[in-house]
Amino acid sequence: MKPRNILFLIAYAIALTGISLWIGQVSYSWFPPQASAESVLIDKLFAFLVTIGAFIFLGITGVMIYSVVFQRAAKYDFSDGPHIEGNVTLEIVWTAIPILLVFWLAGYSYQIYQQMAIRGPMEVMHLGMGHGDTPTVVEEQSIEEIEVISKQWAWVFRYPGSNVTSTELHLPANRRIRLALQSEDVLHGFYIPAFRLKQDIVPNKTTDFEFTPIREGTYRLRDSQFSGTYFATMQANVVVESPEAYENWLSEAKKRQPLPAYNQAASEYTQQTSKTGWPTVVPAAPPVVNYPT
Ligand SMILES: [Cu+2]
Repeated sequence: MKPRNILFLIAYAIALTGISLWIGQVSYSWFPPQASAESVLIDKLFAFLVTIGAFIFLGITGVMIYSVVFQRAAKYDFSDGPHIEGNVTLEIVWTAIPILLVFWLAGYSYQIYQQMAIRGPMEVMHLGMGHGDTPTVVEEQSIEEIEVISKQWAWVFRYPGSNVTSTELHLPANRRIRLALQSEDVLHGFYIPAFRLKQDIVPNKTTDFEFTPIREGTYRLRDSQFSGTYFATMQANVVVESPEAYENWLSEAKKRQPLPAYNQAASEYTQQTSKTGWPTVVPAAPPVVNYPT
């Protein structure tokens, strides 16, 4: 290879690296705000994947475009190219690089998953935690336990500590949350995009789910598993607030008499049946809670 070509390839690789790193950084802006400690980890992993993906994509398309533009056969030249076969070194290199890359990605993903520690502490211990790099500085005793009941088509949140029920999920910021996810009928999915967290809720089974909200604000909980006719209405607000505001909200909600909450599925269903309608499971009655929204 001519020195000029080698220099060009080196320059191309450097430019590619720079552009890929930049695209990786840009990828952070493709997401909702980072409202949980886990979202920071997930976005880091995603940016890493985007960087590697951009490098491979641009590297390959760059070579393709170069070949098409500069190595084009002359018009009416239908002859075959030179027959090149057998280069053990090259084959070892192009096998080893993807293998190493796949192991690197797998190792890094698993490390992020461990840091998230979204499972209950017992399970986490058995998964081989104890590297001491959990994302939170929260001690074990300050875990906030909240029950989540999903049904066709409503979310109900119960705070066992103060016996409050709500159709809006209130969470104290910077405290470890442990949800006990339950379904009264079919499979639902607990999904808060701003937290980058998603967990299936399997009927007849309580699923522990842990995370740490870190940013105050109102976010949206959605159902990530299609659960029937009014699936799209199965949403709820998630309010992350300071621990003081959270405690105030709890004691305020506790004083309130339980009332039926507005439920979009139930209300649409009553309006629909008089018209043509469609076959559907009858929505659960609007949940009766201290804090309806
Ligand atoms: Cu659902």
